[in-house]
Amino acid sequence: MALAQDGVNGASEAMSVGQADARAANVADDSIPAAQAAEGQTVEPAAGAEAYKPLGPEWIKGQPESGKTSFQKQYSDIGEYGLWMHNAVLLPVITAITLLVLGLILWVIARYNRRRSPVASKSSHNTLIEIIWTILPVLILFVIAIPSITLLVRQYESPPKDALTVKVTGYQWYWGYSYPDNGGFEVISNMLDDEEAVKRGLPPKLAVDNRLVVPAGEPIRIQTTGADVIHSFAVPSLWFKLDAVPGRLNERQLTIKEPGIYYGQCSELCGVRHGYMPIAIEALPRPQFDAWVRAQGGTVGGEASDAKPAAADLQEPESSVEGAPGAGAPPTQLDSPAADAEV
Ligand SMILES: [Cu+2]
Repeated sequence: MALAQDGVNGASEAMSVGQADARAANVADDSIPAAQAAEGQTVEPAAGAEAYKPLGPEWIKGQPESGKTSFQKQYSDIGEYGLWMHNAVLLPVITAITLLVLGLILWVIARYNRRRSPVASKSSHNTLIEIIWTILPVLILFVIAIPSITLLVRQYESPPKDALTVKVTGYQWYWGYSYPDNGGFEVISNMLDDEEAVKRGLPPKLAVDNRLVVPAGEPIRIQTTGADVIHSFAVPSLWFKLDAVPGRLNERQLTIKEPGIYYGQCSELCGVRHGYMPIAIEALPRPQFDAWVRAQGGTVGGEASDAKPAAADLQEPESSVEGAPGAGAPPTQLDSPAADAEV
């Protein structure tokens, strides 16, 4: 359906219609009147809900900044540890080794050139030097191994049993976020077109219509899978990257320390619109998260079992359904400005 494609790239009117379709498919929340949805109020989930208000641009915390050369500021414990390892261990070690080798080269050039040292030394062994250049690298590797293995182990720590589960599905070329603990509804997340993003004060190419909303300050179980090809769910400011592979469920713990908006991108080349499936995570305090879940038609806590299935059924992978909202047009039909940029 052309509308859905327009919804990503084209005029905002077309987007509203596409969004309304997507909402109807994803969210069983009749409290959002279709008319309102068509008026451009559709961008954030459940804009009509009273309790939940999407965070504004002032809440953006994790995003790339121009002119920077290092990692983004970290908003998780594991991220802080990884960044510390980079800044306090790897960078000093690599700098010292580079300077030492550079110094040795300069010394040899200056001292042992043909003019100053016409007769070359015939020595072929020096036990002391050989011991030093064996022991020293071993010690360096040992020193690096301690924080490195610690970091590796921490990255694979399983989330606690009661952690909230969010299933992330990579589609060509957008993300789907479903909440099995909250009634199983799925939120479809498409990139906003540049004009719309700028209008809202959000970063173009990163801003999305529906964010991945999670509670802040508690462990979350992120599961990733791919609906069509391999994608990768990556958010630099949270030290998080996990491949989304078809037929396979990957899992990793994520704990975001404070409320805010954190941007990432698909990080596995997945086709022609790979560069246009950004990730926006919105971390909220628990009560606001619960309010958001209810606004989506989902359930909170133990309500799920006896409540009527409030949320819509899990979606088919949209990219496998012809004309589904958000599915995007086949590459040959791309006619948007964004498509031109890709050529
Ligand atoms: Cu992808």
